[in-house]
Amino acid sequence: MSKVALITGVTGQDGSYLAEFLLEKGYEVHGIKRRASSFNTQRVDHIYQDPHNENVNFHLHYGDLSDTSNLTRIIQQVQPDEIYNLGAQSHVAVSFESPEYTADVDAIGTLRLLEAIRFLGLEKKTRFYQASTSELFGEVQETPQRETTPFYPRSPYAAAKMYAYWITVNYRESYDMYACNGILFNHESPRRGETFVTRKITRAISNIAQGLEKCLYLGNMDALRDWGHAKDYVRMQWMMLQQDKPEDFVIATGKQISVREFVRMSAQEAGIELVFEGKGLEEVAVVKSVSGDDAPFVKAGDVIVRVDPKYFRPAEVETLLGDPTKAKEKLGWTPEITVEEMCAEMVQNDLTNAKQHALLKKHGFDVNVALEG
Ligand code: NDP
Ligand code: GDR
Repeated sequence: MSKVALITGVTGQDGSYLAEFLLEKGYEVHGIKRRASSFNTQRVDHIYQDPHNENVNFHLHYGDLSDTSNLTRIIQQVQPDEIYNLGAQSHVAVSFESPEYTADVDAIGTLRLLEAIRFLGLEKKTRFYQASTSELFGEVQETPQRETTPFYPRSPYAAAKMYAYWITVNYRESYDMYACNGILFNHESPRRGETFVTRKITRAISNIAQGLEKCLYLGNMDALRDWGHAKDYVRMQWMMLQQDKPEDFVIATGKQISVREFVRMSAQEAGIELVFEGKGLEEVAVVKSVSGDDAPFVKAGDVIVRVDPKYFRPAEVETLLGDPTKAKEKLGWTPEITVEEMCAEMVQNDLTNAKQHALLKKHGFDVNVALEG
């Protein structure tokens, strides 16, 4: 009998990689998708299986983390061996705009799932993974951050995720459930949402290279992050549910770079050498030279990156650096993809998209490239 997994947030970056990973392992995979007015399953369309066929092992259910009866019914129907709670309003800046919604989905949504497991009497059957985050460390109290580092959340998102973290621990301790937290540091990929900073950068650099956009506007370029690849991190999510005892783990690479450095690396991958000039709000990135043929629309002297204070946050997390020693020692997990390799993969993916758009435009077709970050 194959194991059954239920993934909330299956249409997101991590959900899509995790679904692929579990299907390859022979799982029957169920995912919860939200109802939207247009298609929102692009990241999982390639693994979609026609439900009219036989032996279908990937199923999508309409649902929402704000809807208790819906979640309970899906869990009752699916009887999962493992639940991966990846669904969330996951954008830190947006959480300042929609703090109450973020708390409902990210904090109480987690409680709803844990309560459903208990209500349905599945405490001994269903293992639970909670997508916790390095944002819990916020204003860092220790460097590098590990499992024992005190939390200091700096956004409505982080505060909601802190509730989710502790309620997961509490259900483990109170009801003897197999429930655990992966405290994951930033992880990216070509499937990363377009408004997170790495993807915003790789996409804009590619569009600028192909003449579809003029300038990239960013907020705090001094921010330091420990960036890994989502593929490496979903493997770890699964590993955490295969242990004898449920435990919480920090997942990180142990290296950090700045947003500015990520801009420089991305531009370089497209053949554009940048120099940064000016300070604070006046800082710009100027093109020093162009090589190769990926950036025919860019020339030396062009200013292609500027600062827009609109992207500053009311409270910022300046630096995050994780210590993944526990995951290495207890689970034998190490990340396989470096930030340089990941950045190159993301730029190449976005350059391919930009070249297709540019070609269409050249032949007179209307091309709208969404630019709002
Ligand atoms: P994404 O933003 O790419 O995906 C979030 C998913 O949650 C999407 O499928 C989204 O649906 C779904 N979702 C949003 N709101 C609801 C809701 N009300 N009910 C049900 N589903 C909802 O995030 P990632 O894949 O990057 O991250 C996965 C999880 O890991 C998130 O919980 C995030 O907070 C956490 N995390 C992420 C890190 C990262 O660096 N990527 C690091 C640490 C933690 P839709 O597609 O319809 O929008
Ligand atoms: P983060 O990711 O807030 O760390 O949360 P994001 O990529 O949004 O920001 C990283 C850093 O870059 C700075 N920054 C900008 N960010 C965005 N989005 N847009 C900009 O224009 C910009 N300019 C500078 C930010 O201020 C920040 O310091 C991500 C999410 O995936 C969370 O769900 C997850 O929990 C954490 O990572 C770990």
